[in-house]
This record gives sequence, C-alpha cells and structure tokens, in this order.
Amino acid sequence: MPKRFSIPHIASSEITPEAVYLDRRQFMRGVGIAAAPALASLATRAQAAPTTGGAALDFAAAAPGQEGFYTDETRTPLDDVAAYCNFYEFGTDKGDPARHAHEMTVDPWSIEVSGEVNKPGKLNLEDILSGFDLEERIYRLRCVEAWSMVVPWVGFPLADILNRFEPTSKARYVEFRTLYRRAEMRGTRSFTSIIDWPYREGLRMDEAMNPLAILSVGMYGKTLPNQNGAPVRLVVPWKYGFKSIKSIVSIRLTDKQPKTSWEMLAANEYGFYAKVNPEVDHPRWSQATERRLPSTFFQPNRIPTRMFNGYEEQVAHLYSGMDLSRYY
Ligand SMILES: Nc1nc2c(c(=O)[nH]1)N[C@H]1C(S)=C(S)[C@@H](COP(=O)(O)O)O[C@H]1N2
Ligand SMILES: [Mo]
Repeated sequence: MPKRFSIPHIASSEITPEAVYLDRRQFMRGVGIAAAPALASLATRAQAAPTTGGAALDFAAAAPGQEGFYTDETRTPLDDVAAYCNFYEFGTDKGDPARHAHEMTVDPWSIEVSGEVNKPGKLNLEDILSGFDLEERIYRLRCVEAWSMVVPWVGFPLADILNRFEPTSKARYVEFRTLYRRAEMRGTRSFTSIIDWPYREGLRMDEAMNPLAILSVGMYGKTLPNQNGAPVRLVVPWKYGFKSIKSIVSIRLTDKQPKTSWEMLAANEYGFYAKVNPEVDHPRWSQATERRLPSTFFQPNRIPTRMFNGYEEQVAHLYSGMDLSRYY
C-alpha cells in the first residue's frame, strides 16, 4: 500500500494560510474526503506589489516617551507591508490585495455613524482628513497566523470620532463594517469565498475609547495603499490583526455584542476579544512565537510573542477579572 498521508513537521500555520485551511475544511465537509496540506510560499514579498503612490499627510510625528504610542523596533519596510496583506475582499492569497485592490474606488468615500448616538450622521473623507488632528503611531501588528510587523501609522484616536457623535448611555459596543462592492472586489465574487460579506468587526465601548485604538488614514507619512485598508481603517494593536478592519463605511454603536466575521466563521478558533496572548494557543497552532516581517524561509526572524502584544501596561486593566482563556 502506498503511504497516503504524512504528518507535517512544522505547525500547520507555517505552511497553510488560514484561507487554504478553511477552504479545504469546507470542501471536506462538502464531499467527505481528507486532503493533504497544500504547500504555500513562506516568502513575504509578492511578485506584483505596486505600492500606490499615496498623498502626503500633515501629522504630528511620533516621539519616544509616548508610552505605547511609539516603539523603536525596526519598522517593516513599506514594500513588505504593502505586499503581504490579508484583505479577503480581494482574494485569499497574501499577494492578492496588492494585485487587485486598485480596483476599489476610495474617492468619494463616507462613513455612516449610527445606532446608540445622539447625533447620527455621515462624515465624508474630506471631513475626516481635515476634522481630526492626525498623529503618527508606531505599532506592532500581530496576525493570528503568527506573523507580525511594525508599522508607522498616521491616524487619530477612535474616541475622537465616537465622541463627536455623542454616544448614548446605552452604547456598550461598536460595530464596524467594510465596504462591500462586488464589482470592485473580486474576492467577494469568488465561489470559494468563505466570509459572509460585508466584513464585520467589533469592540467593547471601553476598548474603543482606549487611546491606543485609532482610525488610520495613512502609513509611512502618506495615505494608505488600497490593499492596507484605504481610505480609513481601524488599528487595535493589542488584538490579533483580524480585528483591525479595513476600508470602513459604517460605525454603529449598539447595546449588544455585535457578530464579527471570523467569529461567525469559526467561533471556537477566533473569539470576539482576540487579545494577543502567547499563553492561549490557537486550537491548531501555538501562539508563543511569531515571524517578524520581513521573514524568509532561511531567515524566519522568529521572536517571542508578548502578552497583549506588548501593550499590557496600557490595556490589561480592561480585562481584570476576566478568564482570558475563555474570552479569547
Ligand atoms: N475588510 C477586511 N479587513 C481586514 C481583513 C480582511 O480580510 N478584510 N483582514 C484582517 C487581517 S486577518 C489582518 S492580519 C489585517 C492585516 O492588515 P495589513 O494587510 O494592512 O497588514 O487586516 C485585517 N482587516
Ligand atoms: Mo490576520
């Protein structure tokens, strides 16, 4: 009998991007067979990676001494940040967003703020860019797939925009939604698409009001490349990357915990809280370490993962008394 299956020597996260795994799992559910793991490239630089020439932004530079707002760790080069992306609306390969996100129209753009607010309304992109004080934040971003980057974002505190719409006393959560425009987002038209569009994310109100949580409009001093979530995305550095929802068109304040895309897909693997925690493993791989980009097969650049992604001092109080392994 030929040997049919072999056990991989390395964690499945190293060789099987989430999308491949989840597609395969759904496929297996459908036809009831087992498939061998597909090999995917470990290289972080995609072949086609046009970094869109963003417009320069006016902002206050980040400075050492701003607790949590700044790190002097080596920044991940812009070309890598713009080439190795998760933005499933454009496909599930890490290079797909760089190849296809230019098809998304980002101007005009507006964000609707609704729900538990005294002054619901819409902000268009010009109001957003001129109406808030932009500042630079140099943050670590840790993906649940165990790779990470250091990115100099340009943005403003999420609290600034929420306060402008006056949250009511019933506002306990914030729900975010990404643009869903099938004609411009080929990943949403794909028959292997696994997400119930639009992409959704959420935060508890106190998390949303934490000064570390920002809406980003740029990186490396310029407006965001489309593939990184232009024109406005969330950045929540103490949580796994999937919480940092891109290309936001709707912010809704609610009294109930909103459904989020990855939780809807696999609640046992991706929790609502999704705090970075090296001690709580993903059911299919360890979260103890991460590959810091740029990372190659020969130089994986593997480093230990830190509690709350290194932002323990700033956010641990939000979760005091909570069972972190239960509310993962
Ligand atoms: N709308 C939307 N937002 C998204 C995603 C996505 O597929 N769609 N992927 C998330 C994941 S898994 C990660 S790790 C980060 C990656 O951000 P980056 O590509 O700018 O590094 O975006 C998050 N935001
Ligand atoms: Mo991610």
